Amino acid sequence: MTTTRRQALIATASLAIGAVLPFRAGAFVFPPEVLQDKYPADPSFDAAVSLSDLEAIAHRRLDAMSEAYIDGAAGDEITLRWNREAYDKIKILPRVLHDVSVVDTRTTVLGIPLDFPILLGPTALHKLAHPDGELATARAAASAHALMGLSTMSSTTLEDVAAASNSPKWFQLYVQKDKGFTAELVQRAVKSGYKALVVTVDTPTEGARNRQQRAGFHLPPGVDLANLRGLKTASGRAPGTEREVFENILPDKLTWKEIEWLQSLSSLPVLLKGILNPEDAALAVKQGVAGVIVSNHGARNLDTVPATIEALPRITDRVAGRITVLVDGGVRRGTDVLKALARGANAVLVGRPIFYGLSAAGEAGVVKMLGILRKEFEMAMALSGRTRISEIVPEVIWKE
Ligand code: FNR
Ligand code: LAC
Repeated sequence: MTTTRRQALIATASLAIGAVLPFRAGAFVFPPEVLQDKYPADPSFDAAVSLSDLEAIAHRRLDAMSEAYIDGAAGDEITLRWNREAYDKIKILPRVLHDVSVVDTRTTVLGIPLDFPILLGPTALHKLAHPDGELATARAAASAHALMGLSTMSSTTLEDVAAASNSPKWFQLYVQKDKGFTAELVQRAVKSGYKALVVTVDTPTEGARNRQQRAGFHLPPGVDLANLRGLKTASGRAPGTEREVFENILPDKLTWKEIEWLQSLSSLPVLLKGILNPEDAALAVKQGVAGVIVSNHGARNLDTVPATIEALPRITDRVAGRITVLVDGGVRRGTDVLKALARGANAVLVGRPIFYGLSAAGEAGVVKMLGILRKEFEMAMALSGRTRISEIVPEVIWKE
């Protein structure tokens, strides 16, 4: 059997992680058929040791429009800055002289056992960063033993992504204007084995994404909204420009009534993504959804909303363990994961880092990104004197 460069890269990325982490048993799964290497890994990929190293590679490799779309946020990008600064300001208060020779990062989210509490967040159009797009991400999720969220706006169909790997997956739903089409999307997700519906509730309209607008965002040749093929648009053709793309994913109206309707469409657990207000979290509990994702959409929608790590404790207080609470936005270090869990999150999701990994080395890049974050999280647990997820309590954080 010959080993392609892609397999070698993934094996290297996996071994680099495996060498230092006491991974649980379970071999890395290589898909039977191997995609061609259309986009070789960056020469400095092997030397990358942090997510910011992968980000630097992505900045060199992404075309200007894709970079503006991926990295850009809303308005003056103040919340984008806050999402990071808020993590940086939180201090960790370690315990010493605890036996940390075995650190166990395992947890369970909505009944799904996870080796570590870091998920791949649902993000649109992975083909902008690598020609293998979401197939590479799905395979990376399986290799790294991670849960993947797939966007309604993926550039690969949800069926093909489901078939690409056996890792657990959630489907992120943008409720369409066309209710029938929305119900069909849900049925397709059920049929393909997705384990939850993540309903994005923070995007009733597009944000003022100036960076993206200045770059003239459009769908390049070969990239389309694969799940939405066949959807009738106002112009009668497939959406291509920024306005057409976003107009088509946005609902006319999304209220608690529609959430109830979505809950009735299948037996999949429903998570609401984009909760910042504790009042909405309380209504979510009342509505009987399975969980909420504390998110400001990576600061891409409404500028000057608070950083998610700042909003999180008010929501976990209000929810009081009744439903699952996840958080995303600005997670770039293992210490960030520790802080989010100390503030009551059950797990975190990452968005932009997926694109950094994809751009640097496709599937191997996403495997490496997850491996770095996982390893850093494990180090943060050991160095703060915590050996199990249940030991990551509010006291891990320094009180001023
Ligand atoms: C997103 N996000 C997103 N969210 C969603 O519900 N559906 C989607 O299709 C997308 N698409 C998308 C594309 C890109 C390029 C980015 C950067 C983000 C938001 C995403 O799920 C998540 O909330 C943020 O990305 C988290 O912040 P970080 O990790 O990027 O800082
Ligand atoms: C975005 C949309 C697709 O953030 O969620 O670009």
